[in-house]
Amino acid sequence: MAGASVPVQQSATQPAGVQGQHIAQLWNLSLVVCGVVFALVLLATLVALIRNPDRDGQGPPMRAPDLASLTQPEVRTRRLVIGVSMLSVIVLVGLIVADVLTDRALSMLPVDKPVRIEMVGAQWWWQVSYPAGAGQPGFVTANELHVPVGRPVIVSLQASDVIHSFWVPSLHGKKDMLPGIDTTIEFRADREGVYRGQCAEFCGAEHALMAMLVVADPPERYAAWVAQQSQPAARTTDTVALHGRDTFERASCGNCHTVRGTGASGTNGPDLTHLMSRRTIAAGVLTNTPQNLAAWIRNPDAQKPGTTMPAVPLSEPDRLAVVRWLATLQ
Ligand code: HEC
Ligand SMILES: [Cu+2]
Repeated sequence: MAGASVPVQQSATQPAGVQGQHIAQLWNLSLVVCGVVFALVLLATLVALIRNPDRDGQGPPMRAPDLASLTQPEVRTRRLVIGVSMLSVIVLVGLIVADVLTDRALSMLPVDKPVRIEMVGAQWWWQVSYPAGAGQPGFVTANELHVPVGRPVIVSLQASDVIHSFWVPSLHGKKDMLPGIDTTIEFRADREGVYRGQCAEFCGAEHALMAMLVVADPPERYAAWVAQQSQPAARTTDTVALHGRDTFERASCGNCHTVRGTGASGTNGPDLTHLMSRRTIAAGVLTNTPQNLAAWIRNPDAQKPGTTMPAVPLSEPDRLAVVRWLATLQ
């Protein structure tokens, strides 16, 4: 598979898109400002300790208490306290302004000629739909989004069960996915690469194993991917694989999974039409190899405890035939 060896990136401090960049800038600013304030507070504490008259621990030097300070205003101290308080307010207001400006910059992404994608978060995987448009039939895939570099992307977000959250740190901040309520997130990838995302709202046992990939490709490679995903499943003449396909349709697999061009049209699980074009299975838990597919189908719960895919009883040869067929779904 082309580009499969590209390293996967997940870093809010090394942004790959214009919005990730705005967020990284805000983070850098906050880090520097808060770092400087922290250093100044430490410095002031140090100065106070050094000027402590009881530095040697022998008790304060015997001196008559300075009662004058009770009646005379401490002008210098008062000025200092007022000055530093005002400085704190100015610094905090400055950070608020930076925050608001960042928020505005995030919402002002130009979205002409966007790529539209619909995502549904489910326990614990992501359904990804590319609606039909511009002479292109729509198609459904899972756990892996492809986007063209330099073009805005509008992703509408939904959840089928509990609240999930879409978060690809290299590209943008987080956006909640809510059952029954549509939200959208808009972003643009400006650098080619593979960016890992992670569900960012606790959603049950396998929340931590609910990852996704965003593959940002040059426009031609993206177009080739779209053309390929729009096709129905590849046909095979391999008799073992054909037996695998029959087994898949006969066993309950097809009740939950769609493979376009076959009798399998379930929607409870990921669309498997082009399964082998994906880098991982089970939302980033396993790399997508025939061995891992066999292990997954034998006992999904052993790979991802709590997963909603059941272990379907199959004889060993039947299961291997199913894997052989799945491996043809390029
Ligand atoms: C009750 C519904 C159900 C049945 C029956 C079912 N699956 Fe699944 N399957 C799922 C769900 C849900 C997932 C996603 C699980 C996850 O990532 O946590 C899944 C994931 C998969 C994946 C990984 C896909 C990906 O892109 O991550 C494969 C491959 C798969 N199933 C094959 C099969 C086969 C083969 C059978 C029949 C032996 C089968 N499934 C039966 C619901 C089902
Ligand atoms: Cu989740």
